[in-house]
Amino acid sequence: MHRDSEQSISARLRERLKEARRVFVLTGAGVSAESGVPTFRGGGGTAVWKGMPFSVISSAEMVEQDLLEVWAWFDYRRGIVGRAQPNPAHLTLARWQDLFAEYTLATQNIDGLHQRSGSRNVLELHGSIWRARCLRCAARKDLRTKDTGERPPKCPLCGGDMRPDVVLFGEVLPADVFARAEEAARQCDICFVIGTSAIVYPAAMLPEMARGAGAFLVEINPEATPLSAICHESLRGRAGDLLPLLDRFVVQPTVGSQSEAASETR
Ligand code: BJW
Ligand code: ZN
Repeated sequence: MHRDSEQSISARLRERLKEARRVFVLTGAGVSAESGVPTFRGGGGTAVWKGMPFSVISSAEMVEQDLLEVWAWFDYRRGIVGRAQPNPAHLTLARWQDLFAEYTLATQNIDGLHQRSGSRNVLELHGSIWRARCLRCAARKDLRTKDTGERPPKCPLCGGDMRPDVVLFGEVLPADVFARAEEAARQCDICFVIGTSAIVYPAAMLPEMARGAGAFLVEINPEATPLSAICHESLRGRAGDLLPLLDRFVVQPTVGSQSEAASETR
């Protein structure tokens, strides 16, 4: 199986991977799909909570109208995410952080699975399902360690109501996080866009920026997206299958030269 699937990676992409020094990766819900976390879109469907499309329940308006229902939706999803394990896609992306001179992983996912697989300095563009934020003073609380179960949770500093610390429709992304992602996108040699429908802005601008600045753009997704038209390579398949395959073409300078030297002396 390996020889055949390796042939599905073009010579041009192998070469780019071998030479890449600065790599930027943007991930979306599809990267966690093989861990059992449902995507929002794709396959013709869309996520729904009690009859409401997620664009309604995951919106700034709903936080104002019905904060308890918003917590019920995120508590339900935290249950799913809490039971999920990182898959080979997360693990490969974590491994890559030590193989390229510069490596930036930006994710639209709020599930924390990149960090659980060992990725450091993950740029969480849309926040985290594992944090609450005070509506009054913006203080944060870690829900892994400090959740009392009270809904809405109360702020430890001012006693105000807290909300999930995620970026909902109509809300602005954390400016510092987006700025770091934008800088990495504009400077990379290769940009990977993995498991995202690439329709939510401003995250979807990042691969466009990378492409505009001269990067080689690679998409990994079983389905075509609006970005497919500007990608140099669109790999149609599951991230958990394709990333370990690509990993074979990533050069490991130190380990590689050591094992070559060892095999020469044998
Ligand atoms: C696999 C796979 C496998 C399956 N392997 N792949 C310009 C025009 C029109 C509208 C706008 C615009 N600019 C901004 C907007 C508004 C809006 C927006 O972009 N809307 C679009 C829908 C058009 N953007 C915003 O509101 C953003 N804020 C903003 O712009 O602020 C400035 C502003 C403020 C006020 C007024 C105007 C401007 C904020 C966006 C925040 C998005 N938040 C969400 C919800 C987070 C909370 C929650 O989780 O509930 O984030 S929306 C949802 O979509 C979530 C995701 O992070 C995001 C992206 O989804 P993603 O990751 O791409 O997942 P899917 O499900 O869409 O796709 C999965 C893909 O995986 C599919 O392609 C599958 O094929 C694939 N797949 N299995 C690999 N095994
Ligand atoms: Zn507070």
